[in-house]
Amino acid sequence: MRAGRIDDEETRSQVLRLLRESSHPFLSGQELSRQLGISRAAIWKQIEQLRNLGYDIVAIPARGYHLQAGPERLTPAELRQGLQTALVGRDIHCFSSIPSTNSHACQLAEGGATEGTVVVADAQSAGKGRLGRSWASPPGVNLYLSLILRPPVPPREAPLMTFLSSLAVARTIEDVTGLVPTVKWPNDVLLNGRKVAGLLNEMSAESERIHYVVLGIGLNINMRADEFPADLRYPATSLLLATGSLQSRLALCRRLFAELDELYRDYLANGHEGIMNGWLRYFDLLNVMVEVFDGHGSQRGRVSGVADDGALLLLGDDGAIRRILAGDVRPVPAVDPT
Ligand code: BT5
Repeated sequence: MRAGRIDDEETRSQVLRLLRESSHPFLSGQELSRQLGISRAAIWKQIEQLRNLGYDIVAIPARGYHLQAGPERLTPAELRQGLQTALVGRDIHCFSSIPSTNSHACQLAEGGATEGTVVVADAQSAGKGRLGRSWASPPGVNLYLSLILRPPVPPREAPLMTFLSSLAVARTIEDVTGLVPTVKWPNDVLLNGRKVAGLLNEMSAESERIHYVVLGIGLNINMRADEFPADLRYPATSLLLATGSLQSRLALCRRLFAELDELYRDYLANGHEGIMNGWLRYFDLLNVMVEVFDGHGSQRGRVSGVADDGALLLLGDDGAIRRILAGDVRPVPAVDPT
């Protein structure tokens, strides 16, 4: 199954390469099929997939195919098409390459940028993970974006914003692919146990007031296996690897804006419950025995829930509930009684 998907992907890039390199404006289906050794129907299937991705390919009977433009470009004008958000994407800044969308969004926020401003990049040269780690950000395949929010709440409520962004990503993935992802506490979104999105939130605040939060989202969309760094901390995946199909980055980005917008407005109007209940639907460790590693040591317990402020609640053997504020949570493998 996996090999079939990868073959499909390779065929698609071969079709694209031949269309790009053709010395004639049109390349016939017959010629493509001869050069790639596959049927004309299979060529047609790949052309359709490329079109779905926003490649503008003209097909004229008896002449063949001509590539007008591509790949789909993440531009403010494209992203605004059909976007029906009240807040998210009010102001959109797009870059073909930038060190980090989060760093740029923080600078914009310092300069007074309005809430709902987003920074989107096709590639990042210094994409940031947490704790000084880095985020692989190759061009043309994924989504790297940062959203500036200014919630009128005290800084202790800021962790909720992480749940908001992972829920928005999980919903977007489910809407677009039909696959149901899981959310990892306190952030990350996984598909089949592999990391498909990473989240990095940064905040500027004083004791009772948040100046701004920047929600950074990296979502692996059309990334191929050979584009991942070799030394990953956890297994990783992309929507392409999980589904076998290329996805439109523009459509996904618009969907993500809409989910973020809806969740944030609901939070401002009705409080944190919508976010937490929504997030728990994608959380698969409730009532599961886990081990939490916090850099110093580890502790075990059964997950009994997540507190309003985002702390993980762990029920220990002694019956006491412990609040975990940070750490890496892993399920404890069940012991085979035989
Ligand atoms: C994260 O950090 O998961 C947060 C990643 C946030 C990235 C977005 S992109 C837009 C915005 N602008 C930025 O500069 N950043 C945000 P962490 O949990 O520390 O995970 C980092 C680790 O994930 C790395 O050390 C690698 O092992 C692994 N990794 C790196 N790139 C990856 C990728 N594209 N997909 C999956 N795993 C990756």
